[in-house]
Amino acid sequence: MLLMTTKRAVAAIALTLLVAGAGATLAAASDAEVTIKDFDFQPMAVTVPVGSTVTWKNLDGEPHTVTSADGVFRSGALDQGDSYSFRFTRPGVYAYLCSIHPRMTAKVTVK
Ligand SMILES: [Cu+2]
Repeated sequence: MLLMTTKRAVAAIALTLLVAGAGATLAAASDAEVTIKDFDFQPMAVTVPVGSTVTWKNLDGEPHTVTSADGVFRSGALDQGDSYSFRFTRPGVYAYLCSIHPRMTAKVTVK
C-alpha cells in the first residue's frame, strides 16, 4: 500500500515536471529569420532565447553559405531561394560568415 502511494506520487511529480518543462520550452523559444540579400545578412545581429531556430534564406542570384566561425553549424552553398535552419540549444554568441564571400559577417546571440 505504501509502495503504491509512493509510485503514484512519483508519477504525479514526473508528470508535473514534464508539463512545466514543455510549457517553458514553448514560451521561451522564439524563432528568427535572416535574409541574405545584396551580399549582406539582414539583420546582421539577431538575439534569440535558447531553443530557438534561426532560418536563413538566400535571395541573391549568387550562392552564399551560413558558416559558423567556430564550426557549430555550416549550411553548404545556398542557391537563390534556398534556406537553411539551425536550432540553438546553448547560450552564447555565434559569429558566422559566408565562406564564399568572407567579408559577409554577422552574429546570432543566444540567451
Ligand atoms: Cu556569399
